Amino acid sequence: MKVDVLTLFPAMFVGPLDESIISRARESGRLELAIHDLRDWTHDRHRTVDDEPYGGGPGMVLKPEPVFEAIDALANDTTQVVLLTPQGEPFRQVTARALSAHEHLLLLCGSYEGFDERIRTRVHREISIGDYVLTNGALPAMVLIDTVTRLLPGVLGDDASSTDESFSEAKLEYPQYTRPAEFQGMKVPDVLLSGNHAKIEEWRREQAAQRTRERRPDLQQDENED
Ligand code: JFH
Repeated sequence: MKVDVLTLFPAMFVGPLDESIISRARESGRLELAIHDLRDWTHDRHRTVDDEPYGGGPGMVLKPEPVFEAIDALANDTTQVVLLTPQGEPFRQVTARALSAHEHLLLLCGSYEGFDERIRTRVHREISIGDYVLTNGALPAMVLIDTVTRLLPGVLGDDASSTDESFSEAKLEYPQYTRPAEFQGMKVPDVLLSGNHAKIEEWRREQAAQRTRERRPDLQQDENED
């Protein structure tokens, strides 16, 4: 998959996407990532990308011209153009899965208090990563890239990818333990040391269901599983 990012803060993308799984996905060619500075599509001496809102009001608005020029340069008929804003559709695992099926994503980050509304005419999806206000769209873009990359074929080992599929996404995970069997007086539940795999599976299912009920009653659980 090719991902182009349009941002006023390209430096923010250095570091987080150069580690671990994302870095390996890039090295193996499964993810081709390019970060672009929106100011590269301006033509004035000050490389202006913002202006005052028509009708007045606080803050500045992202101008349409550099964004349209950048989209013309970077996108083609197969490109899924995604705008990261607090007004977007809530980002979920199903959204990530849908995006991972595209060959080419163009992520528009933006900054300031808003976008010129005409930018939306060039956008296929508008996504919000949560109901809180960030300073700009760079972190949401990185969250999206991270989430989508681990779904690309060959990026995770077979183990991790099949685990993802065998567990319903509308469910929190069960408690996990590793050695030692007793740590600072806290014991690993006996069932996990029993070797009884049917019992272990039942315990995990029940724990996951209980946790989901208590912490995330908004998540839709499978009625058979608790
Ligand atoms: C972003 C910013 C909007 C004005 C609430 C009422 C009025 C500051 C670009 C995404 C999520 C973002 C996000 C994404 C892109 C940008 C800052 C926007 C307003 C705020 C103030 C600029 C924020 N999920 N959270 N934040 N900003 N709004």
